[in-house]
Amino acid sequence: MITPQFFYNILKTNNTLFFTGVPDSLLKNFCAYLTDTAEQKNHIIAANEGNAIALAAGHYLAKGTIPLVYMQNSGIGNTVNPLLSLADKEVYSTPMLLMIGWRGEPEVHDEPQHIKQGRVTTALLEEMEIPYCILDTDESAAEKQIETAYQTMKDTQAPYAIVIRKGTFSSYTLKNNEEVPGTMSRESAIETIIQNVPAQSAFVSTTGKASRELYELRNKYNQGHAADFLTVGSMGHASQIALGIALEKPEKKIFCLDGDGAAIMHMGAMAVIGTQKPENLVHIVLNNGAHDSVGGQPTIGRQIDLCAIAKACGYDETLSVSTAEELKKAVIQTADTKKTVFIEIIVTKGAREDLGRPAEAPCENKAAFMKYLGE
Ligand SMILES: Cc1ncc(C[n+]2csc(CCOP(=O)(O)OP(=O)(O)O)c2C)c(N)n1
Repeated sequence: MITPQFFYNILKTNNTLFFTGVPDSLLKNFCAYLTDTAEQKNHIIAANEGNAIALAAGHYLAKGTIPLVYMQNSGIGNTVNPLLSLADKEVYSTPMLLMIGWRGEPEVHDEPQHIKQGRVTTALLEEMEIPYCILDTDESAAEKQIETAYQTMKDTQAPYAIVIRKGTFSSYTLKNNEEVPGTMSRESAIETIIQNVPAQSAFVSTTGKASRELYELRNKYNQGHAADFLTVGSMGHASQIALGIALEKPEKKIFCLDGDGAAIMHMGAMAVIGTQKPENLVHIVLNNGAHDSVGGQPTIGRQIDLCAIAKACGYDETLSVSTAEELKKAVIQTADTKKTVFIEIIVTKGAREDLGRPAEAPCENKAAFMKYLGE
C-alpha cells in the first residue's frame, strides 16, 4: 500500500501544488490527506469533473505548473470534451496529471453501474490517446511510474493519467472534519417524505446512499419498489429524468430526491425545470453539505442559497426545511398544488453502517417502474 503522504510528497517535489476534482470512495484517504495538508486555496472540489479539467487548465495558464485532477472513473464522461479540446496536444496542449479511481475493475466485485465503466476505463484513455499507468502498490515502483508520468507530460505537454485500484492507499483519517449543522438524518427525511406523499406518486432518487435508503425504507414499510427509479449512476441527472417523466405524466406527482453535490454537479438542470414549469414536479435537495456517499468530503451546498437559485430559475414555490414537522407539512401541501416546487432539506452527514443495497438489477427496477408509470 502507498501512504497518501508519500504520493503527495512526490507530487510536491514535481511542483504540483494545485489540486482539484470530484471525490471518489477509492481516493478518499488521499483526498482527506489533501484536505488536511494543501493550502485551502490550492485544493478546490469542483462541481463536476469537466469543470475540474477547466479549472486545472486555468491554473496551468496562469502559473505554468502541472496541476492534479482527481476523479472516479464514472466522471471520465464529464471530462471527455475538455480533455479532447482544452487539454489535448492538438488543440491547446495543456499538461495535467489525472488521478482516476478505478471502480468496477474487471474481476473485482462492484455494483452494477460500475461494471461496464470499469471494463472500458483503460480503453477510454487509450481511445483518447492519453498515456496512463496503473499505480503499483509498492512505493518504490510507484515512484518510478510517477517520474515517468512527469517526464511524459514534459515531453508531450499533454495530460497523463494514473489509474488507482481499490486498496492502493493506506488509510488516513481526516483531521479537519468540519461539522455540518443539522438535526434530521437523510434517511429520516426520506422516511417522512414517503409517508406523506399523495398515493400514486413516483420517485426518482439520486446516486449514492439516498437511493439505498429509499430502497430500505420501502422494504421496512412493505411498499414494494415499483414507484422508485433509483438512479444508481448518472450523478447529477436525476432531476432531468424526473422532468422527462413529469412532462409525460401530468396526472402523477413526480418527486426527485436529489443530493446537494449532485444538484450542483449539473445545476443547469434547474434552469430547464424552472422554465418548463411542470405542475407536478417536486424537486427535493437533501442538503448535507457533503459528498456523503463517497466519504463525506465537503460540497459548497451550505454556502449557497439553493432556494434563491431555484426561485431565480423559475420554480413557482421554494422552501427550506430542517425539522420533520416542517418537512411533513411541506410534503402534504404539494398534494394540492399545481406548481413546480423546490424543497431544500437541511440534513446531517452520515448514514447507517448496515445500509443495504438494492437486490434487483437496474433493468428489473426500470421494467417495474415503467409498468407502474403506465398504470
Ligand atoms: C460523474 C460522477 N462523479 C462522481 C461520482 C462518485 N459519487 C457517487 S455519489 C457521490 C456523492 C454525491 O453527493 P451528494 O449528491 O451530495 O449526495 P450524498 O452522498 O451527500 O447523499 C459521488 C461524488 C459519480 N458516481 N459520478
